[in-house]
Amino acid sequence: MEKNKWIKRVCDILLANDGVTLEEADAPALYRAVSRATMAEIHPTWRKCRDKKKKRVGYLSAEFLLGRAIHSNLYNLGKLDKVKEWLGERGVDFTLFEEIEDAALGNGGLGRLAACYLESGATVGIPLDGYGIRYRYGLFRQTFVSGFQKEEADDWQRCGDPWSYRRESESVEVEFSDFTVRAVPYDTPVIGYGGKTVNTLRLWQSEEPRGFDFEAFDAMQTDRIAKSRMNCESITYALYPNDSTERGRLLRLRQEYFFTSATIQDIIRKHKREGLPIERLGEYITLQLNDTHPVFAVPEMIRLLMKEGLDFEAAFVIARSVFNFTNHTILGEALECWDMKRVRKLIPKIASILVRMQRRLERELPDGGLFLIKDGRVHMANVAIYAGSRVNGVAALHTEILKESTFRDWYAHYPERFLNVTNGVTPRRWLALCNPQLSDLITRRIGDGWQNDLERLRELGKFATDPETRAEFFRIKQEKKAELSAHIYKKEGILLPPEFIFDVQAKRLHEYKRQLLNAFSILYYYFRLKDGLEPDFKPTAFIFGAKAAPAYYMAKAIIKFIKSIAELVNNDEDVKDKMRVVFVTDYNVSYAEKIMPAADISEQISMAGMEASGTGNMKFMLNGTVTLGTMDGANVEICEEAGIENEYIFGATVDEVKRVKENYDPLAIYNADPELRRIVDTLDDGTFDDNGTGMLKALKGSLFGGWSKDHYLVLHDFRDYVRVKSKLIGDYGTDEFISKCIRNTASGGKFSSDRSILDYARDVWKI
Ligand code: 26V
Repeated sequence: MEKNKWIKRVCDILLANDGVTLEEADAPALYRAVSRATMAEIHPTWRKCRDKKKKRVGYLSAEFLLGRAIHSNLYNLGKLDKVKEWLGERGVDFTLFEEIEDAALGNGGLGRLAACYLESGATVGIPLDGYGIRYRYGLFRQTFVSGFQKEEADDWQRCGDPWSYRRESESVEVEFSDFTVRAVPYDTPVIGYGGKTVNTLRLWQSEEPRGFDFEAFDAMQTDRIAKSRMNCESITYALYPNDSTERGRLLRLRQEYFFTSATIQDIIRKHKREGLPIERLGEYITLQLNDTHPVFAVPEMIRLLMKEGLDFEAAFVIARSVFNFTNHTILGEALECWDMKRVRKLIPKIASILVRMQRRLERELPDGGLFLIKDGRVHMANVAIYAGSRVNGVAALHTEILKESTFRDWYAHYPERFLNVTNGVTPRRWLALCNPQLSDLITRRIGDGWQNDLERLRELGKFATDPETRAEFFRIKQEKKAELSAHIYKKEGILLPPEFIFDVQAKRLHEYKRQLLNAFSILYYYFRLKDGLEPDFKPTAFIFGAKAAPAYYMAKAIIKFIKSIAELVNNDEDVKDKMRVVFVTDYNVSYAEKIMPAADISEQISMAGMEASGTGNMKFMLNGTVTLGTMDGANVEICEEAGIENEYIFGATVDEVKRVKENYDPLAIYNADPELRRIVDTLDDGTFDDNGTGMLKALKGSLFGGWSKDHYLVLHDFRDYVRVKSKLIGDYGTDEFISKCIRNTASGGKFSSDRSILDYARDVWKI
């Protein structure tokens, strides 16, 4: 009954929208129809959730790295298996939907976290809505040409965007000094596990305000028409592909003001529509600023409240009760500062509010040494700390670093504002959906219900040494590796035998994450194998997934280096039974869903103190992968939860990094270690060809010369890294090793984003 109704609905949509039958429909048409049928179904719940007159949370973020929606939405509605079956009966294979692009409206960790948080908010029943930007093009698609990264536009709407509704009538105008644009909201439902709560992700698209300029058309001023349209639409045209360096681009400033102004206008309008007094705004809304990108929301709210008749002080106090701020990185380059001249020129009203805020700070703390504006630049993090209630870091260690150094002066004055909320990931996407085999084993051992009560995974701990559980766990890991191997063979043309150890580093390419250290270790094993020094080496596949920011020269050099190593190793008959190297193309959320469950080693090797939290580390852990890592970010808490004896930890700690840096001499390390020297020298001794770009030589230079002098201690940590890595490879496959893997899954409960969201709800949002 339900089945026939559902199939009929899909057929009706196919016929109406594409003029085809179920049998004739191609993947995009089916995708649109199945999605729209689901949208129709959740409509009553969505409306009910929207209309509740309770305090709501707004999660303001320039990025939402959503990935594919169809599997997660159907799963959370408890329909995925049924729909697969129903379509199967009609000859439609559900894997067809893997042709559909990811929605990659984000760069990396920060954007993916936002997506996990929305899903968890809906799952735990918190009224949490996302606000962001509907980029026409998301994060670039990556290809390789002779081992060099090339970028292509990401046309994520190619098959349509059936998971959103355009809400034309709720458009608002955003004013810049030179022109005004229209912000049109697109609403996407966020469906929680169990389907009881449906929240909203509202993404703003920039358009020309008043339809078509007939006057200009009449005068045949077509270039004026085109230019005006261009100006407006360019604001949300593309996502900035940087995940660290702020280069003070004007368009970026427009993006930030555009989406925050639209969001705050929207929120105030809604509040007034309910007939509520503006003074009580703080009782109905609380806003989370996802890093500094949405911080213009603060002066914008003050401005709009003053337009409603409040004085500056009253408006400031309300704003302070509404906003909270999360910091996601201590990288200096990423802490946004804007030139006040620019701000004044583009958004003068905001500039004068910022100046008034600075004066208020000076009055409040005349000799506090704190500032919002300094040397003509406004520091967005400071604005957020000053005009907000709560400031948090994203892992315990990271929050300590914020208090002790990054925001030290602010912490001294406002200690009560600072707290930690350790990141988490949604166990629906990152375990249940991507690893149904392991999920099934878990359910057979501890019963159902862990999917939204992840602490229950602890119960799995008692099976860690159970021979049957071990055998099953190992068999499942093999199966996931075989699946990944087939996928990689299809996509990359490289065969990774599933019996090999799968050693994975998947994350944005950045010097601080030290993919270079991993690369050096591969050459270490390669040379030793060639020299007959590793008779017991267990065959290992080294897998990388990463995108480099298009203008990040060193990151691109590291990619070229790893691609060259892959070329060398994979074509060497001497080592082909012992090692393979692959750098996958266009690593994204969907690729991650295949990679995480298939990994034997999770590489989390950032220089201690640099990785705020990491969230990939948690995804690997849930899928029963041991961490090979430094004491950085959430790795510290992973060790606490699983027991350090179940992970493989190496390298300088935060304190040691400080000490080493006092008189660091990378050249001395290089000179004293012939094996390491041979490896490093491949960068300029003709082993590899970088097409005369000088890229690889520059990479070597970054270790010894100029500004950087091995800034991230690659050479310092090298020996300890290969020591621990060799131990890990030696342990692989033993009973004790498999127990460690199982204990990782069993200890992953803390890293559910449900827990993170409940922490925010209790300690930050008071909801
Ligand atoms: C900065 C900028 C600068 C302007 C251009 C666009 C842009 C985009 C992003 C960023 C900052 C990104 C910071 C970030 O992604 N941090 C990561 O956040 C994760 C979630 O909290 C965390 O797990 C990672 O450790 C952290 O690197």
